[in-house]
Amino acid sequence: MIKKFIHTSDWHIGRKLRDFERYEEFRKFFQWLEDLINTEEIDALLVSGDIFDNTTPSVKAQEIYYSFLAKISQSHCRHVIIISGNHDSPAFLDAPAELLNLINIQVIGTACENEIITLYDTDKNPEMIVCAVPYLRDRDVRTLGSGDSYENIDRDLINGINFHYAKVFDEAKILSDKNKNISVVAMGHLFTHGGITKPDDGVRSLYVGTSIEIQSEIFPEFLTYTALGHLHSAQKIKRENIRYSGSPIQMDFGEAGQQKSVYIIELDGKNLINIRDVKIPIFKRLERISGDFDELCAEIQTFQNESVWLDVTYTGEETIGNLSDRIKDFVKAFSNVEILSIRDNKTAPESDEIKNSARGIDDITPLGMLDLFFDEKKIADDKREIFAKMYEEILLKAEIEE
Ligand SMILES: [Mn+2]
Repeated sequence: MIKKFIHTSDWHIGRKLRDFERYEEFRKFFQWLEDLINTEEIDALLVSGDIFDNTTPSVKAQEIYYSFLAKISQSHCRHVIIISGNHDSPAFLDAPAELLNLINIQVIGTACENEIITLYDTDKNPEMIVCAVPYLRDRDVRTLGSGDSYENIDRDLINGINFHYAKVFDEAKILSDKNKNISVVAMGHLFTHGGITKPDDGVRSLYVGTSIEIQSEIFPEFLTYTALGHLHSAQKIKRENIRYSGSPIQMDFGEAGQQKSVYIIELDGKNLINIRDVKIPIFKRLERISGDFDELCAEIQTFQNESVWLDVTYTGEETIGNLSDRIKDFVKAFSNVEILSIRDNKTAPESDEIKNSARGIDDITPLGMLDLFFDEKKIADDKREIFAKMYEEILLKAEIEE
């Protein structure tokens, strides 16, 4: 029987902050997670999507992922179930599925007919039913009609997603009635109504041109627990047992200082005994600081030996021509401090220099890029709206998520 399982999501392996790589943080997180699995004697690990940060993960990102899976397969943990998120390539995740299956790791990258997984114990008795629904893409749930209005696209998407989940849960209920003593757990990667996002938390909208939220009522009462992915802050939705675990590392400066966690869910047969959130250590501190030159220097000095990345905003009255160089010079004496971006509120709150240097191309969404283009060409507001709608429609058809 499964006594304990872990719910985590939104790893975003390979994610950068500005142009800085974060592999070190990912390695430390996976080492920590492996240790947790061993010390807590975890039976199953559920990962609710956004495994990688993009659809073509780097070799390093893949190495981190597969090394972790290899180690877990040798641990106390008997089952790993992974679904894709909106950042993942379903086909990429699915490619090694058969091989991973041999070491009890089940991957559902693409929406399919086999999203209900029964887990078996070493005596081949069923011990848990998992409804592993990956992120549902437009093409999975909606038949594309030409000339659809936006309301229709929204409505059809919502209906399609609801229908998909309802079908899975109907089947799971039948299975559950046949196996009365085992738990049923749902996994999904979606925006559930009531969920909270924060500015700059790295959550990317799911469907281009729409902000679709799904009602939590789609998750029926018979589910022991619902393990969701997509929102980056840990939170529960309406009931105690419907949760987002959030991302394991702070995604951007908007999340600076936010405590990250994974959930350990404790079961007795089919009954939920306890949900614990286990705090993840901060492997790299992110801080936003602002002030005049002296205040900034004083703040920088407070970061003793701790490794920290800074987002700096100068708010002084005096115009400092070589501000960036002066701050960087000052920081040279502190090997633990690195400055990722400097904004000068005095001269240019959003100067081109910042746009180009602080933000890599990866951080700009297709619609953001269109905005930059409009700015450059000085396109009037009413025209922008029309062009933006057309552009969104093209993106939707091409199935490139924002
Ligand atoms: Mn995510």
